[in-house]
Amino acid sequence: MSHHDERTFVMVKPDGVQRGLIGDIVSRFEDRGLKLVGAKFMQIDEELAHEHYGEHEGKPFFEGLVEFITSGPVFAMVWEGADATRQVRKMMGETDPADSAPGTIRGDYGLDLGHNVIHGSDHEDEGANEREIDLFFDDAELVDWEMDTADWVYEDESH
Ligand code: DAT
Ligand code: MG
Repeated sequence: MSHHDERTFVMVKPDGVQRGLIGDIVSRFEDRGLKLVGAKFMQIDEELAHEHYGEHEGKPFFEGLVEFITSGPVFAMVWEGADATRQVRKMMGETDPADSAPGTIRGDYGLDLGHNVIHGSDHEDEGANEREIDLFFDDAELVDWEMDTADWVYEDESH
């Protein structure tokens, strides 16, 4: 394993799907040089929503959050690359789109905290990326492949 192998869980939320943003969001991560290793278009049920957002259980916005994330299909993905979890969070912007810089995904596409287009694993929560990948994907759904452009994304050859 090299330091280019970090994986993170990313998901276009129901608002992003409805607004036709899947393609643009995938393009941003491709353009950055990250490698897609898993993806599926799916509907989150109540149980999965509770598990995924378990850390927020009991907070005033929790029920609304579960209702929103189960309200329509999502596009779940696993992206791999150097420092992937933190870099994806930087590309997403802040939790509240209103605080997110233009050029970030939430800063370009959102105006409302409750509809912030995208989820990405929290890089400050140790192991959240692996936990979320395991929650949404079976091992067999993750693809090991050589991305030929990695030689140009990374200077060294240890990928
Ligand atoms: P993030 O999605 O940036 O990791 P989070 O984990 O703190 O943010 O919260 C999960 C989601 O819950 C977030 O994307 C939007 C919603 N949310 C967070 N704080 C909220 C609040 N104070 N009011 C309403 N919704 C909130
Ligand atoms: Mg979070």
